[in-house]
Amino acid sequence: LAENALTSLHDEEYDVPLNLQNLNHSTMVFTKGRTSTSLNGSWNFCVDLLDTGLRQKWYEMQPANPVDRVEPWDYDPFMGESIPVPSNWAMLKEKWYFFEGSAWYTKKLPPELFKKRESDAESDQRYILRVGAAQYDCKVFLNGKFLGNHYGGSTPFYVELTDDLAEETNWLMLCVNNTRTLDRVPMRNTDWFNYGGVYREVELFSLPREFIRDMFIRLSQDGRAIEVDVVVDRAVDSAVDGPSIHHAHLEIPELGIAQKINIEHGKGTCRIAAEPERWSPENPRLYKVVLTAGEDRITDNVGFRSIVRQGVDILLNGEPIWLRGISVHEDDDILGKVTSDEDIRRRLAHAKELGCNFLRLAHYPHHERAAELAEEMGFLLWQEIPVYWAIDFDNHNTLKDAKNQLIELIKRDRNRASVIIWSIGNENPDTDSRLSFMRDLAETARLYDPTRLVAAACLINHAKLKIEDRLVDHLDVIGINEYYGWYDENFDDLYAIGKNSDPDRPVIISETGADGDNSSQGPSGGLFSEKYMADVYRRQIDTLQKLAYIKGMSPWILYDFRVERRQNIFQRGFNRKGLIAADKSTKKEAFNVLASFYHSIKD
Ligand code: GCB
Repeated sequence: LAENALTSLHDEEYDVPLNLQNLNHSTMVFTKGRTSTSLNGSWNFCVDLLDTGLRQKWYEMQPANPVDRVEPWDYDPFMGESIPVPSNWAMLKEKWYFFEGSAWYTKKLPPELFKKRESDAESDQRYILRVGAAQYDCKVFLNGKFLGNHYGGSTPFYVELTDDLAEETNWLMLCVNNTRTLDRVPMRNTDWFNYGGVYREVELFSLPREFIRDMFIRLSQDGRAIEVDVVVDRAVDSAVDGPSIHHAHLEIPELGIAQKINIEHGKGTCRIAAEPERWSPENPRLYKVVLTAGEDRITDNVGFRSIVRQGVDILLNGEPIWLRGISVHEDDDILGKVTSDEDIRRRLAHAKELGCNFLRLAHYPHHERAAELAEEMGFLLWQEIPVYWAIDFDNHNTLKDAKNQLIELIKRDRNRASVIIWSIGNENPDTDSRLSFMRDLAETARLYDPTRLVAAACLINHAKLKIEDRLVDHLDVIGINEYYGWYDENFDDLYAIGKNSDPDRPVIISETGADGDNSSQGPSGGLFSEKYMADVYRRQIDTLQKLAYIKGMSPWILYDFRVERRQNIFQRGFNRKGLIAADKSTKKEAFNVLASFYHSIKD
């Protein structure tokens, strides 16, 4: 066999450890606001249901003219079909609509990069690849070498390429697998579409030898200071023992802050007395923050505000607040989970029209631009991880995966004033193993971010007709999803639950609603009619607004969204509980019902 020939390996000879999760939160790099080389655009693509590529080591193939080859290849990573990145393959060709399995992406890195590397000034640069999100498991290969594996379909991951870059041609390959398995988060059954693929931006960052790895900045708990944590990274082969950077500089010009921060063993922390104007939905005031360390410099626009729970109240900047919210999925009729500023701005404009000050970003981490634009436009956010319905709560690796997704979300967005709640789960059965799993997640959220509230969508005891869930003791805010008037037809039960429950902390109705098919195929009355749906909203609002411990609601949901499991004649592959149809423009009657309630309580 030729040196680079393919070998047909048996399954047990895989040399790619499938359970490796080495691209986790510990490899994250602060990239917000930095310039990058985009790797979006056309990538060679091939689906691989049988995981042939791992056995035949497609990642080791070298580009060669087909006529010069001595071996038959089952797939040619360098020619053939291509797809755009970001995208979800289900949205591109009918033959890929329900495909679940592995798919290979191949791209040649832009050669300009290496021309730069030849010059002296750039030779000391480090190259970090960032993949915004790939559903669900992504293995990264550069020039035939396996560089790492990331689990979790909605958070970014980072791989350093520096030491494996060739001088001329560099081939990057990603093997992305979206198979629903029992040990993943979420597990096998969800009420949203399993969109596979690399569906957020892929970028390459060129950073100095020692760079700023992380910055966490916030208003102190006592409200009298700004606190900042800094982490600096150095090249592993550096001759110095530890980073040579011993201090960083923080500047917030509009507050007159220019502060030196001591860095020891790569870390620094600092408290600076300050009186920033408070960020709020009415006054989304942001301050430009600049951090420099050695040759590196990062900037961010940050809002300063406080959010605490006091009894059954949620206090924003010390004042009780009622959350006029709406739930939203990251879903598009044409693009799947691919989103854009335009898409997010339209969503926020619809929320404003409803009179909202709050959105629940369900059921997984959305694109980071959602939190950034919400911060700019003055919305509060609930963000969550997909610990959804049944999860393998006894599995240690599943907990590791869920925890990692939570930490990646927190580290990505914890400088965003818009985010006030981290939610750790949705409607999970109240078992001992779930309790210890979720307690661990709640502690993790507080460890990585002591400044926000922790919530979950909890349970109602339907026999006793009251809110009852052992998880509540570990949360700041109780989310309740209830569908009286829809799945639960006896509306009187909702009055009973309201009366029988006496929570000692705030409750948010994190979901309620009904399906309404407003197309020409929709019914004119009864279940699935727009009219029935609007009526459910009226009755829900009437009942819920009388309960003093309810501090907000985020009905289900802003837009109709695609899902495999909804196939009746009115659903036709969509959950139709949207206040607006899947075209993101046609409003249903219930939109106006909710809007008039929110506008009436707004002032
Ligand atoms: C729920 C789930 C949500 C579903 C919704 C529904 O309780 O949390 O993901 O889409 O109900 O429409 O049934």
